[in-house]
Amino acid sequence: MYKNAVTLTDFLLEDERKNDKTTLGLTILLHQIENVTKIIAAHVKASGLVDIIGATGKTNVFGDQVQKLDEFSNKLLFDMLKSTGQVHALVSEEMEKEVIVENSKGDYIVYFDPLDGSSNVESNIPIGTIFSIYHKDGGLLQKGNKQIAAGYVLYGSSVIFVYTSGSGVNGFTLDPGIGAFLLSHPDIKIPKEGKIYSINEAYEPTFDRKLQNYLKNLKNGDSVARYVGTLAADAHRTFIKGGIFLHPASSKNPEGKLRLMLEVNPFAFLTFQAGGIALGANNKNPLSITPKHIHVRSPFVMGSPKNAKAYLSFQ
Ligand code: AHM
Ligand code: MG
Repeated sequence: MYKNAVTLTDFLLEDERKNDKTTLGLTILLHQIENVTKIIAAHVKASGLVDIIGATGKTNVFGDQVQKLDEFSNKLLFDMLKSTGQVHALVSEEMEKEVIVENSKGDYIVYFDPLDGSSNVESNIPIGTIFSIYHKDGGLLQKGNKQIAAGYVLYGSSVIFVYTSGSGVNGFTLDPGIGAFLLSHPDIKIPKEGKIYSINEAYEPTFDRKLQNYLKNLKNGDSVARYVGTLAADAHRTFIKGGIFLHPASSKNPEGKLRLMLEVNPFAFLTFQAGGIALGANNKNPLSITPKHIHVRSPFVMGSPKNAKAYLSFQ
């Protein structure tokens, strides 16, 4: 039984009152992301029953197969964010170009990955939605340290909404009985160290020697490996249990695979806010990089401070 449940809506309003950077416009946007992700969650849950899983048969401009749920989630986020009147521009992982909302008085640019890890959907493996919000004044290509808010929703064994607006990281679990996200993980702090390492080790032959040595060394200790292949799930586990997640550069993908503005920077912001360490290209802080274009890629390492330092000692 709940004694004193705090809904995401209550929390957003309180955050707006306490924090100078959080405005009514931002609260409206985050509240709308809450609404959209509840709808996506309902569809994900029923996806084995209705004609919504599988590929559309289309390939996006980046060569990825477009899943039906990708298309659905992308359109829903797009239309519902636009309808708030708070948006100046929208950038989606599924779309080659940004969309500037015509005649909008909105102040915000929202970057989103509508369905992260969507190739996992058919196998009933967790997938997510990732978002990152900037003020329009800095233009489209701002450094990650200009993010006003960032977060993700993980459609897993339960549905959790995790976000930061620069004063800590908080997680809210969807109570399906009442249809509300309730504060379940206040002030998330990543453990100082953890046993889990998370990397697609099939790519090991394509990694540089330093990384190969680091991975070899991990096997001499008491490490355990976990890899979902959905960034939102692998990063969420790292926030909760500690350890390290790596999606590094390789000879196959010298720039890395993940998108700086759509995947790496929101998680880097969350990681630092949770007391962890995040590394991008050349093992530098990804938040201090000026992006060359909206879909620029980046290597990514995030995790517990001790694990990240151990990784750096091999560089
Ligand atoms: P997606 O957004 O098209 O689903 O791709 C991104 C996903 C991340 O969620 C995950 O960390 C990564 O790709 C996994 O890549 P790989 O399968 O190459 O290990
Ligand atoms: Mg993704």
